[in-house]
Amino acid sequence: MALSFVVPDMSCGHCVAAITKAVKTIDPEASVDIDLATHHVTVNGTDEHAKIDAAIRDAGYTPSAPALK
Ligand SMILES: [Cu+2]
Repeated sequence: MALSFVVPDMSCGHCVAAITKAVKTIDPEASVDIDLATHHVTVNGTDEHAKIDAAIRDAGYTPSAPALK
């Protein structure tokens, strides 16, 4: 299953690293694919959508995509 987030306030490599780390904190097995140009964050290998959404917010970013499964 792939979870998809859009994070408009993700703007540089630091953001990518911070969000990747936040996701890995929730599920170390998850793979994180981030497209900085389109602000898309795709997470494979986990179904912890709500927890990952919260972790991204805790890292200081604002996912705008609805909770799609
Ligand atoms: Cu940044």
